[in-house]
Amino acid sequence: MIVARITTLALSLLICAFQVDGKLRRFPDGFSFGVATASYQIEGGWNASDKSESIWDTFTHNSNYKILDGSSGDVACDSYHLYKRDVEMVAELGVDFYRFSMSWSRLMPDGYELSKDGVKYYNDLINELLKHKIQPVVTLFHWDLPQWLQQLGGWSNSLTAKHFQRYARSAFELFGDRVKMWLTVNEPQVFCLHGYGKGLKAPGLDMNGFAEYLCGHTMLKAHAKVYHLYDQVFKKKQKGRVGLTLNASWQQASSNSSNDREAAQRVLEFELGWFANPIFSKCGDYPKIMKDRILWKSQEQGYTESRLPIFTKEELEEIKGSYDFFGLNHYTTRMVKEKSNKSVASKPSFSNDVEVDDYFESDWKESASVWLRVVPWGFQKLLNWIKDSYDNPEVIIFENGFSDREGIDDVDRVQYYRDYLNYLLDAIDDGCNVSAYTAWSLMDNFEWNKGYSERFGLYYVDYNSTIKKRTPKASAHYFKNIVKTKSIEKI
Ligand code: PNW
Repeated sequence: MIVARITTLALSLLICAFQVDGKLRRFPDGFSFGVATASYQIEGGWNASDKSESIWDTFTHNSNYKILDGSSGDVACDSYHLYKRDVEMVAELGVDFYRFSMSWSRLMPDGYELSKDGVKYYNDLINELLKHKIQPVVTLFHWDLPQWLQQLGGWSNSLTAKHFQRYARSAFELFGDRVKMWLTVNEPQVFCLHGYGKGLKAPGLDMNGFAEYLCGHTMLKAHAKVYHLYDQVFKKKQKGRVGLTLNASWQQASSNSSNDREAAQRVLEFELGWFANPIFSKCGDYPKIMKDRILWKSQEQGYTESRLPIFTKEELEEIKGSYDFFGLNHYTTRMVKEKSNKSVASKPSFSNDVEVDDYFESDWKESASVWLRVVPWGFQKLLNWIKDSYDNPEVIIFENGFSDREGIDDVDRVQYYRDYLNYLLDAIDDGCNVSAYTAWSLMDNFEWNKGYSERFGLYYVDYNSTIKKRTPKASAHYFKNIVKTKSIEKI
């Protein structure tokens, strides 16, 4: 059994990691690599010490909401206890940084007082990383909002921005001597649309066409406030950088017709531009197409005002330019065409506001996630779109990865990384200013609505074992080799 395991591993190593058909491509000097996780997806310890509940605790414990396998993040990978093993794995991979997130309700259970144990946990983790010469990259908000704030409306209440600023200030004061890169929020588009619009994720509100826009509005203001707080109070002394990370798929027009091209462009603006335009564009504010369409649709539906909130002049100024880099999470691509039968929707929704038809080509390789197909060339196109739309900012890839239901012989994941990284290098050849790359994820973890049924890890996690045993997959060996040689075989 053991011998068989070792043989297959050796074999996959041979096939995957060292299959060099002649040409190697090097990453630019100074290019860095990392791996990522998020608090709710790995930590467990959901009620350890004085931690308060987050919206994900509430959501997974309430049977009205659906997690595919009925699971929760109560224990997850138990990183609350096993963080030293996590750091050991990050060190084994040889990467430059580890991106993890802090649980707001662990650090500040009631939003005002700090938790002694919460502070200790993140201090221990950061110090352990630094001991291994790994840079900590901290996401302040990766979806696990304290439940007490949700009871006050959560991100649909603009006061949440103030609470977020207080939480961020504490984090900068406590850890900023050692943490030099901060992300305010992770993927506001997915969080707001799924959590406040469609009701698929915590907090489970289905107020489509309204609440996702309120959520996004507050998040943009909160992000900017925290950016300026750091810039004005901490930056000079701590010398770190602050940004956020946005999700985007590439949207490929299904034909060259102007209707289809406009439809694809519209999705890009609603998915990425919604958050990127206010921060990264010269003029600031939401994309014009979003403002025009949502106003027009709202009026058609009998509302006197747009369902998309409006920023004040001061807010626009505060948000514009509030970044030190452009964080991007990218996984996949969709085909887009102009909607065939349009109608006035009496019930507002985000998808009716965008109003396109989309689909996958049938020959695009599947993953375990319905939304994720393997389309590596889309990565290059998206990076070029960002270069052209936002004046070639420094882009940092904070997530990219593949899901399966396999064990340690994850050949499809190896292929995914090989192909996506090749197209990333093509984008760099095109002049895109990409400085770092992060694989999602260090290890298998709680994949939100899908529970533990979809695996994204470089390390396999045996959830049945008491020590949540972690084992490197073929992709871990493969990634380690890329990081070590700073190069990859040409496809
Ligand atoms: C991201 N989509 O979520 C999150 O930041 C991670 O926490 C998550 O585990 C990872 O990607 C994999 O899902 C996404 O529908 C969820 O396009 C959905 C989509 C994209 C990203």
